[in-house]
Amino acid sequence: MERAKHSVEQVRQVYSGFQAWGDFVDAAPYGSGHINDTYKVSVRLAGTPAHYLAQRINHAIFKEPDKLMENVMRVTGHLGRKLAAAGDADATRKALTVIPARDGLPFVRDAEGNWWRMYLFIEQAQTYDIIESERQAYEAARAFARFQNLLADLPAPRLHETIPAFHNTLSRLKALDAAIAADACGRKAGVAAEIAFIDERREQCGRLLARNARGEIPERITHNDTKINNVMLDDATATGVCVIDLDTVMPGLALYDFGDMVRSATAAAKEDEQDVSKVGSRIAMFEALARGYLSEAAFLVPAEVEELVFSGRLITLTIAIRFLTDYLSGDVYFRTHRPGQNLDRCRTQLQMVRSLEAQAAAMEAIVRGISRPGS
Ligand code: ADP
Ligand code: GN1
Ligand code: MG
Repeated sequence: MERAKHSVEQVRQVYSGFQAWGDFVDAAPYGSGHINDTYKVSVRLAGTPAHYLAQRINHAIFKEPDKLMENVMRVTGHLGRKLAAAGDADATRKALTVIPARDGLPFVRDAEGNWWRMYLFIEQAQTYDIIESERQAYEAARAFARFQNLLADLPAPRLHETIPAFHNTLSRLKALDAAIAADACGRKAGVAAEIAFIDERREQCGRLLARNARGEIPERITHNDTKINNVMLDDATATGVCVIDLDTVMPGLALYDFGDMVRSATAAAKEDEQDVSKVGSRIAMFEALARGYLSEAAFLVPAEVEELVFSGRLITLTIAIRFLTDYLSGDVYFRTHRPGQNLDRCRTQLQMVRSLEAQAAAMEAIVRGISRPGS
């Protein structure tokens, strides 16, 4: 879907609904996320420039934004309390801070019925669409593992499932089959090769679901969108500062989080690269990810470690299935900026699957060679 545009005036209006310090100066679209509408808000705070991050929650995708924000409040509150208890001097950079609305709620509704939230803007850190160094990969993976670790003792009740069956590859296949059958935009004939590639891998798609159902792989609180541009890395040190994009934090499998890091952080090219010859998984980045993740994820059981390499292929195939489904359905889910972009995204993901398959044995050897904390 094309980016929904909001004028500076509209964002100014939204800003005035929050209990935020500072005189509004400007608002500009920000980031490269596919789902929400994100704006960097510039203000003057007693004469000093300061920023906030305002977001319109995509309520076509997240059907119950109030429940989503309830999750976000619980998660950010838990992380913030732990950082404060540890006396961390940088706590407001390490966990997102939700700015309350004037009525005390964690969101503002606008005249069109949109839902907006606002965070403190995290400074001196940034996100990367393509990881540039092994150190970045190592630190990003450590940050996501630490995030899982810190949330392991989140008090009951269970978090809301903001998108049910989000990483259920079998449900994603069913949705693809329905989109192929409907062929709503007459695009099916052009994607026979992609459909055939996915068909050859159908029997792998239930593997983690089956191991979870058998009790071998536990449910945990996971992030579920560990795309590499959802973690902010410090400008000076490259350490992982803050895990962001908390819309899908909910019960899930740790392996899906690791798998999506492999998909996004080992990629040598952009997710929508049109020249597929540039696309592939970089094994040095894989090694850095695995080392970083395992250095913090002491909670993993052996069955999870066994599936780390497979999880990268599975999640990449799953995202390919989702991009293809969206292309066939007329680009209704992921934001697109040009025709054919979701098909290009699907093709890069399938090329990544090929590359991950070709390097699977070497990746397995890397995981076996990493000693884990406590072992
Ligand atoms: P989406 O769900 O659309 O991906 P994100 O929550 O990931 O939206 O935000 C989009 C981008 O905005 C991120 O990739 C990041 O670069 C930036 N961003 C998000 N939250 C903050 C924040 N609190 N401080 C600074 N930058 C942020
Ligand atoms: C979306 O929100 P963003 O851009 O970080 C999507 C992920 C996909 C990713 C593919 C809620 O992530 O599941 O893996 O695009 N988020 C949602 O780039 O569907
Ligand atoms: Mg994001």
